[in-house]
Amino acid sequence: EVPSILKPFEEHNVWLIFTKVDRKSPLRTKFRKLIINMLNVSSVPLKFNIITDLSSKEIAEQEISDIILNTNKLLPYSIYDFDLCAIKIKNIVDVMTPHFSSRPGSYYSSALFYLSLGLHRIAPENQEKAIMLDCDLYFKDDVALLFKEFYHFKPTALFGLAPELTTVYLHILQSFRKSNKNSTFGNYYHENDISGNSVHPKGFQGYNSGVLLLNLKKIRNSKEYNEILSKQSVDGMAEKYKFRGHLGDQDFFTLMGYEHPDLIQTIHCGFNRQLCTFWRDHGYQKVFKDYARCNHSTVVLHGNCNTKIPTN
Ligand code: UPG
Repeated sequence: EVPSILKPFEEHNVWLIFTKVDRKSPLRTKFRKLIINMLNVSSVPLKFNIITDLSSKEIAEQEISDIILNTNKLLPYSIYDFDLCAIKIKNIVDVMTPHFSSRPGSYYSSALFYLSLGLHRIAPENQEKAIMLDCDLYFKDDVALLFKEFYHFKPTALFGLAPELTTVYLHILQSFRKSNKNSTFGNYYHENDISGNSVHPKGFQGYNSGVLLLNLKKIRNSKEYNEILSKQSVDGMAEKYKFRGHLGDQDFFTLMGYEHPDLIQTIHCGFNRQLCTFWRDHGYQKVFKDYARCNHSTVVLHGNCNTKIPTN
């Protein structure tokens, strides 16, 4: 049942990652802008959970106290130490990096891009639901709308993600699609396939993890999810789809969307309207617009691959 308003005193937990930041790094500005933006547009009180490393922690806390001073708003938050979090998810990272990181030791190979997959081990036991966000986002509408999506989850769903709006998975699946001509994986979506269809009969662009809903309680209790995270399962999925990715958690979620669609709720593209056009200019100019099309009203803009977000 979807309540017309969310319970005003329920905790609305938002997770952000803020690591490897120095005074001049662009992530600092993105972080500040996103928090101010969310405080301004949210009709429900938010609790921020920030994963940060030793050197970035001071900058995060400085930004937060500046925001409190300048906005006069309540800003409850908790800090989590990145190194401790990384230890808690080490076995997941070891399984994932050979398939979903560009090069061992490279930017995307670090644990930071897999934290979402083990957030149920990191978050306090009493957190039952949470949203995890990239910092390069801008909310055009109420944050509560995103939390309301939990009430639309099918009973089996553990995670909620919006579609990837580029051809990245069409590209990655090239080899698989050559020998599986009837597969719809990698095809673009047709509008009426978008919400919760568990078999993707018409097309499946993959998922983008910049906006992620987690039903932590269900994830903790899911034996199935734990088995899917095993080396045998992940190696098997990567081999079946001849899948070599570079986007961390979202590559895994995309494979999970192929093999275990019942565990993921597809939320609409307006909740994660990505702006990156890299693939349009790298071989996919003709079809790019079919993938980037989003007919839903925009709740969240995502300036991924350092794309400037138009905020008017
Ligand atoms: N981050 C850090 N420190 C860094 C780099 C990243 O804390 O040095 C955090 C930060 O919260 C950031 C997030 O990680 O917002 C994602 O990194 P970002 O550089 O924004 O990735 P993009 O290349 O813009 O985004 C693509 C996908 C996005 C996905 C991400 C990682 O569009 O949806 O989450 O790659 O898989």
